[in-house]
Amino acid sequence: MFMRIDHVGIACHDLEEKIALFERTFELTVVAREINEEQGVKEAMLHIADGNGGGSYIQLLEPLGPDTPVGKFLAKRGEGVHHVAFGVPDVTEAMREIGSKGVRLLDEKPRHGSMGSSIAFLHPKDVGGMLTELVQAQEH
Ligand code: V0V
Ligand code: CO
Repeated sequence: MFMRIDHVGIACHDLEEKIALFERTFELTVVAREINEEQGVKEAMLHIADGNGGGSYIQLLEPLGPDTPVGKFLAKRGEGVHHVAFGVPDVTEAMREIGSKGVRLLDEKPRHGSMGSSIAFLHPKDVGGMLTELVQAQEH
């Protein structure tokens, strides 16, 4: 079902500062940036490698406000790993399959994600405490 790890999402207070840190430390390059109002984030994708059905990335996330998923996470837990996103061939199909195994879906339908992707989240409490995102990359 999973083709690759699409990205690891990292919550931070200051996106520009963390981009500079990751570029300097790991020699990564920002390939996309977006403000996603629906998800309450300003985000940047740093390219790691090309893989099966799409690339893999580090996603740096700064909240648009305190009452957003990443804003609440920062207040409760501080900066660090926020979610792991898996690349799937068909996000609607993956949601159906995983949902049928009793895992709570946080989205009823796929939503807009980074770089034109379609995304959906799974409840962290149902998958060992890891907020999990499903990603269907944009077709090229
Ligand atoms: C909360 N919990 C987490 C967690 N956030 N556990 C692991 N990782 C996280 N990131 C735990 C939390 O400690 C609670 O456990 C429990 O889940 C319920 O959390 P809560 O604080 O009561 O509830 P909320 O209101 O903070 O909601 C948490 C969820 C919410 C996960 C439901 O954040 C959500 O819907 N997230 C999905 C959307 C999202 O995260 N968007 C931002 C990324 P205890 O304390 O009860 O034990 S956007 C993105 O990735 C994009 C655009 C992209 O990739 O393209
Ligand atoms: Co993400």
